[in-house]
Amino acid sequence: MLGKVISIRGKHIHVHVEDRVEYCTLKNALHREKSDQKGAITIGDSVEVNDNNQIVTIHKRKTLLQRTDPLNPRKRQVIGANIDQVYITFAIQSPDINIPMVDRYIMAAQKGDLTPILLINKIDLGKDNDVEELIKIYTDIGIKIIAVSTYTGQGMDRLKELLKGKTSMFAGPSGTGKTSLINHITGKELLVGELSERIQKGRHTTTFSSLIPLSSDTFIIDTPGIASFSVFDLSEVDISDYFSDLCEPLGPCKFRTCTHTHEPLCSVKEAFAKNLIPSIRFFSHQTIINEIVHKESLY
Ligand SMILES: Nc1nc2c(ncn2[C@@H]2O[C@H](COP(=O)(O)OP(=O)(O)OP(=O)(O)O)[C@@H](O)[C@H]2O)c(=O)[nH]1
Ligand SMILES: [Mg+2]
Ligand SMILES: [Zn+2]
Repeated sequence: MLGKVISIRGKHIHVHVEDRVEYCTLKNALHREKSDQKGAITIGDSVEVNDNNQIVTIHKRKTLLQRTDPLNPRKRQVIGANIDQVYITFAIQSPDINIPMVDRYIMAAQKGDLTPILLINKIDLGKDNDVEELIKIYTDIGIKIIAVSTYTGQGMDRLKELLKGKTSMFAGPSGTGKTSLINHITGKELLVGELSERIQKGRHTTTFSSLIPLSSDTFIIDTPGIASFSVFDLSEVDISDYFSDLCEPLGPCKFRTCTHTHEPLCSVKEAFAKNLIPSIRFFSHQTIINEIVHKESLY
């Protein structure tokens, strides 16, 4: 039987098969296929299940979101498979937005063939100028961005439209409102019970990812908040491609391999000094380059 993995907790894998949820385990042989990857199976995986509720095959993934394993920088950690779009969920404040983390998420999504969509929640908290600035900056570089509030409902109709017919993951730091958004969209019913057990530690916190079917062709995935996100196998070329807008105002730098940090005759630094580059883009690039140089991509 063909199924779709909707949550994983230790050895217990919940698989959506036809119209029901089955509790499955992974066939032993599949455990050995781990290689440099933490966990051989992930949420969203399309799998074959036998009559003993064993997963015997994991089908080839159309897309794959992964990051560096925070506990071992040589390993990758898969976050989800076959996801069309990832909503990189931040709040305009409480907690403050972390732009280098936004950019790392976008690069990881693009590397894994998912569409990144930047979602700014809590716009009811004001800061209209900051929201406008972010919309302009990310729209200019071709990244879809949507500003919403689960409290006032602003932007939610557009979000619901964007979700239709897709498998979407909501990811980002803790407390940005991922679960609140999903509750708003689903009208809460789908989040209660076994699909979303949460621990109450003063406030609700999601502790494992779960895939929620909204209709036969629309799925959303809630994920636990994460403190750090480092792109697995990030190269300097990946970075210069994603930040190619920095070279637009004044053309290429004197040195072809310029990292726009310490080199002389750098047209990016000159453009920044002349206010031709948004400081958000410039500083995020500097931060990400420094992390690569010092191999400490720890947030
Ligand atoms: N002001 C404001 N607060 C919001 C909004 N959406 C959610 N919150 C609040 O933000 C807090 C965190 O919401 P959650 O939905 O639990 O956040 P989360 O991203 O799922 O957090 P984790 O599960 O820990 O990753 C809660 O106190 C919500 O009430 C919003 O639009 N505006
Ligand atoms: Mg949550
Ligand atoms: Zn330069």
